[in-house]
Amino acid sequence: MLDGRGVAVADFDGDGRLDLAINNNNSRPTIYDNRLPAGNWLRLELVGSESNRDAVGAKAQLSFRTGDGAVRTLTRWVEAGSGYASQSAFPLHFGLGDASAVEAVEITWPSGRVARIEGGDLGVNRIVKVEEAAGG
Ligand SMILES: [Ca+2]
Repeated sequence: MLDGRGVAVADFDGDGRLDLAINNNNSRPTIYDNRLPAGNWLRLELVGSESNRDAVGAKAQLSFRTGDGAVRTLTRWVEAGSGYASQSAFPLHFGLGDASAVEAVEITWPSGRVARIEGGDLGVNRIVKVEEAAGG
């Protein structure tokens, strides 16, 4: 019997579906490879300069248009120490469902700088690296 102590979320195999790693006390970790059907997605990898390099504390708001034409906004924060004995991946994952395009992303860096990226530059089902120093 395993004694789980911490959970971390990351896309270990890079297929766009978030997987789980559970740290077990006095035993090997358990990895859960997510094989459920997935919709479209976008992942933001933020790199701070004026702010800390891992961009901990940064907020990203992504908006996209749903199938019925409504605009939906999702918000994610880069967190550190969010779980006991574990650390989830820093990149921010946004599930988009059937949406095939992003309207825009607004990033608020810990330094206070706010950057807006129009969706046409982003695409979907990919990782986008955004550097604070580059004006992102
Ligand atoms: Ca995965």
